[in-house]
Amino acid sequence: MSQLNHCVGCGLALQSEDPAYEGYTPKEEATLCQRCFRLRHYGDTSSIIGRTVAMEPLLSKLHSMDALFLWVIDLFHLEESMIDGLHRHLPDKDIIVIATKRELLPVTLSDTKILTMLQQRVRDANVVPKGYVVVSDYGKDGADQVFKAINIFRNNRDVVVFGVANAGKSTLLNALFPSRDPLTVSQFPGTTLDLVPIYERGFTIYDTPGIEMRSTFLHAISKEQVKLLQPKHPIRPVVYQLSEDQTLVIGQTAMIHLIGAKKATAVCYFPEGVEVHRTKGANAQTYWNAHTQNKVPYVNVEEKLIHRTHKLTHDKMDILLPYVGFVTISGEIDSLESDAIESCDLYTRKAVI
Ligand SMILES: Nc1nc2c(ncn2[C@@H]2O[C@H](COP(=O)(O)OP(=O)(O)OP(=O)(O)O)[C@@H](O)[C@H]2O)c(=O)[nH]1
Ligand SMILES: [Mg+2]
Repeated sequence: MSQLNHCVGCGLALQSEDPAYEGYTPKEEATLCQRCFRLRHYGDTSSIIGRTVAMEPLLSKLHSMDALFLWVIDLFHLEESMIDGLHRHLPDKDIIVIATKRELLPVTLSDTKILTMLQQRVRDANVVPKGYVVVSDYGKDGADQVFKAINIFRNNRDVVVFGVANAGKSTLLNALFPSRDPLTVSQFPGTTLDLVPIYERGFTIYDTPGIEMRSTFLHAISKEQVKLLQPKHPIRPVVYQLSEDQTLVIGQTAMIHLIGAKKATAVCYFPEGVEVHRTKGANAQTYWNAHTQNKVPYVNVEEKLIHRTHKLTHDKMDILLPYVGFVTISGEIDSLESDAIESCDLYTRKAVI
């Protein structure tokens, strides 16, 4: 692939003919497309279209490459980072799992526990990687470990960085190669739009477009709200003591009902901007119905509410809201129920903290 006529920020083929078409640049000699230029220099997000690539064609392209694969997983969005059928799409490939955004998780959660949680989840996905590296703080912490793993497992092959959209692939590469013209990164999924080859240290390492996300409401909330859902600092847990029938209303996405609570505790791990409102169970629907755009996340399309009754499988459980965060519930309760919009696919797991 020639790097000359592709945008060094996002990988799109550059063209100067049609401003309405992808990869446009008014300057024929430019190395960045107009979208990347504006995003980088003016923070202009108006041309972000939130396009992610379909999983099958990208993975089949990657499958044809003889390379070492770095699978980037966002630790705060562990479940959302999973790729359906990855073990079938990339069988017999050498994969190293690179987990990003470690600093967002509480420091009380030890590195050992994080690694155990990560290994368990990857094993459940039937993927058998060659190794795991946890990086933190935009790749500033852990880059040396990534290079170490590459050196051990590359065997004269190229390296491919892949993963779901927004996992932090381009940010990681910018940290690995700080003197290179940076790849474009943004808070919006779908920033990298084609393969970007980077020739450094005697081998080629490819950035790739983010694989499409699972069902999500991110397309139905404002750009400001998408930004609010991207935590930049460690998540500060917020604790609620609950008794009797109480409900936590999370933005305009979900209501979590703790029924018959006796000395129960709910610890919320959400980015700062997310609105959590505690109310009596009987008042929850009224609060929910009072739509207000101040709620975060606020989904501006009509979606039907899905009611779930969650099995109480562990003394301490997490209830996860994809692309938002999670709530750890402990103490005595009779039952745990929820109502969530269709595109917010709630699920539970054994508590990780
Ligand atoms: N807090 C935190 N945020 C990070 C870290 N790494 C990346 N991010 C943020 O995650 C968002 C997505 O980063 P990108 O590097 O553009 O992600 P990507 O995987 O390349 O995304 P696509 O190109 O859309 O597939 C940006 O807002 C980054 O600032 C990290 O280590 N910590
Ligand atoms: Mg990218």
